[in-house]
Formats: sequence, C-alpha cells, structure tokens
Amino acid sequence: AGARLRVLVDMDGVLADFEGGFLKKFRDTYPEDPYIELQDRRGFWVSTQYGELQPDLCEKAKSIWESKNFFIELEPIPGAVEAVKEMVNVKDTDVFICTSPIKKYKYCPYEKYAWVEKHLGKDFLELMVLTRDKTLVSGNLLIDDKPDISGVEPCPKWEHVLFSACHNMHVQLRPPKRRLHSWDDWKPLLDSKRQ
Ligand code: BVP
Repeated sequence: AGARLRVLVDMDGVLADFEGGFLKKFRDTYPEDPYIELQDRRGFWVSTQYGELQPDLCEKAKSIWESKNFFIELEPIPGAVEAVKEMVNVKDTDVFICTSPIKKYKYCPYEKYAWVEKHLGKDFLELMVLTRDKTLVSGNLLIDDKPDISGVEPCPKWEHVLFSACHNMHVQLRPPKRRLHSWDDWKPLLDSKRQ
C-alpha cells in the first residue's frame, strides 16, 4: 500500500518489431539466400539460427541490424505505442524503457532514442535506460521477450514477464514465470503486481 509500481519495458520485440523489420530487410538485401519464416523462428538469437541454416548467413544477418536506419525504421509492435502512452499516466506507476544496444554503436543507440521520440514523443526520452545488463536496473516488473535474462546481479528484484514473440512461442516456462501474450493484456498484469 502506498508503494509505486516501477515497470521496465524492453524495446526490440516488445515495442519495436525487430523480427519483422529484420526479415523484410534481409530478403530485400539477400534475395538469393534462404531465410527463416517468422513462424519457424526458434531461439532469441536471429544470427544463431541463420548461421545454422547456412554458415555465411550469420554474418549476413548481423549486417542487417548493423546498417544505418535499421532500428529507426522498425514498425511498432501492435498496441505497444498506445499501451505505453497510457501506462505512463496510470496512478502510482513509473515506466522506463530498458533496452540493450548492439555492440556496433555507430547507429543503434542514436536510432533507439530517435525511434522513441518519433513514436512516443520527446517526454519519453527521460525514460530511456540503455544497458547490456538489465539485472542492474531495479524495478517491480520487466516486460521482455528474451526468455533468459541474466547479469552480474544474481537476484534482480523485478519479475520478468515474457512478452510473446515468434522466437519464444514454443518456450516452456518454469512456474511461476508468466507471459504477456500481447499488449491487449497489460492492465491486469500491472494490477496483479499491485495487490
Ligand atoms: O539490440 C538488440 C538486437 C540485438 O540484441 C539486442 C537485444 O536487446 P534486448 O531486446 O535484450 O533489449 N540482437 C542481436 C543479435 C545477434 C547478435 Br550477434 C540477435 O540475433 N538478435 C538480437 O536481437
């Protein structure tokens, strides 16, 4: 009672459609090469599954998200923009956007800020947390599509709720871990943390 709820929201796969944007640009860039339909994606790392399909495709996949305009041109995940814009106005709730940039830093960090300004507005730039280690960030809830989130902090206080994505549909969760199947269901999830 009286406590505020702090929600950390991931970007790629949760707010921005990394998988869809990747597949479109991969096919446009390498039209002669095989590719993986979204429904056949398995495992968080796109590069790993492409490398298993054909060894040269690991580097070709990386070249896509390392290119200028990849991150800024990602489409929003359905319902994400509306949900987060509403969430920041919920009483006793603090929202942060918690995202890991790729190590090739030429475009990605800049474009992540630009994406947030473009789709959510300038005020949301205050809420950005860029880190490669999300266990360092304190919160009550982390909404993220990556099944395993680890780092130097062995016991993060947040509950990681797995946001459903093409690559994690078949992942069996260990109870009491739960999913957010889509942005349609975010309000009951937050309410469940408040009780
Ligand atoms: O910046 C994104 C894309 C990148 O990792 C970051 C994941 O951030 P979070 O969603 O955890 O915040 N990325 C990189 C690779 C391969 C690198 Br080699 C990949 O296959 N998938 C992926 O998302």
